[in-house]
Amino acid sequence: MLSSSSPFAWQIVPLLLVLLAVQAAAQKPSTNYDKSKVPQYTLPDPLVLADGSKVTDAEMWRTKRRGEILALFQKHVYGKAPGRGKGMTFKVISADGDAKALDGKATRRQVRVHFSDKKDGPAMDILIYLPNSRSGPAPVFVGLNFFGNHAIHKDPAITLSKQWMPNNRRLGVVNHRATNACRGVRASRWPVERILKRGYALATIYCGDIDPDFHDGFKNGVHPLFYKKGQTAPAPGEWGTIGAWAWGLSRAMDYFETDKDIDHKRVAVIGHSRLGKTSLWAGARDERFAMAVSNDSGCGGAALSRRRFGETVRRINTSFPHWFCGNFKKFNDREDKLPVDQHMLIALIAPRPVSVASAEQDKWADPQGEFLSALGADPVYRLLGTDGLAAKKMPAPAKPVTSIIGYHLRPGRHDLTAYDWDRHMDIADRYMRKPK
Ligand code: GTR
Repeated sequence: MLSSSSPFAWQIVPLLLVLLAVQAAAQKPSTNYDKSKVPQYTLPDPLVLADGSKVTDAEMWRTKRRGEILALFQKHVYGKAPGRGKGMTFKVISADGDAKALDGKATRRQVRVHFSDKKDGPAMDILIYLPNSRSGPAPVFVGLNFFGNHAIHKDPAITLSKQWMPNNRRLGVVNHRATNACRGVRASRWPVERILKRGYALATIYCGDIDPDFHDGFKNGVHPLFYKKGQTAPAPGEWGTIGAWAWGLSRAMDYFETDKDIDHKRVAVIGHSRLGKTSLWAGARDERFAMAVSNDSGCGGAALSRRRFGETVRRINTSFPHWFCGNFKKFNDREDKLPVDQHMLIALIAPRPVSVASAEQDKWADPQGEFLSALGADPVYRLLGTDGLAAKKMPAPAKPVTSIIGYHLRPGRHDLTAYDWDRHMDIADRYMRKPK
């Protein structure tokens, strides 16, 4: 008989572990990158009310259907967020040369937003560059960044973030804190001078100021500010991290409304990847944003969930359990049961301009699914009297579609480049007008 003390039994243990691991890997659904394996699916119709009646005019969309869809996204995907909260303050932090920043081309403004009256509570820093060539209040692109405001430009006057951030030696983050080596490391994603030249201001905020991007059970970040007595985590239908990030962007909008140098009726909210999921949700829930930009936002952003191509709902909820609300996990491997799909997120932005970008090699984010989502929002844009998406088929790489739903497929990989910015600004130039 084999007893646990026999040497043979101990030799067999590693072998069994290997066999178990192999079996587990075989059971784990692999990522699908084969378009012939995309399942058959039917998208929910954005223009049919929950009671089955057809939305026939703009008025019905506005008064009935839009609210229904928003509530569904809140309940099942991103969670419900609170309002602005009590005691929020804005404080401009001055630095030398603010009026003549970037060789005199810009005015730099750094604004600390305290989310509550607790001065040691969560706060965010908005970094703003205004074009000095402006003749009146400037339209603005606002977006969250991944590694701190100091990472977007080498400008030494940008406050170095003291917040937690993901370790990254290559980008100068050591022991979860930025070092001076981190200054300007993400400049390629933020072509500030190029943006200013086209007449736009740029505003950016480190996403981790609002909620650090790791799952700590929602103890850090802004969530605890809003807990009811005895509450220790958001309920299944309440905001996760993406919900909090989008909420933070609305707080930046609260500030813009007070700054006379900013045209707050022309604010475009932009984001790349996880922050692109965020910019779409921010634009959908807060109609003060005049435009929304999704750059390579993929699953839970612009890509249709039902296609299960590249990253899936199960995969994203497993790797990033804090991003979406608790209820979203009910749809792991059950995308067909979702009462919404992501084309309806884009539809919530209608009739405001939206610019959706994919990168050709970014299969994980499902470029085709991002395009189909833009196309799926087209009937809503048309019902509201706009030109919708001027394409029926996925355009070739570097053949941008410049309609009020803008779409482009950039050759290359997952990134936010000057080319992407140019396309997004083309849509803004053409469509981001003051609402009548
Ligand atoms: C990946 C994630 C994507 C995307 C990306 C990013 O790990 O799976 O959904 O959000 O990160 O934000 O860069």
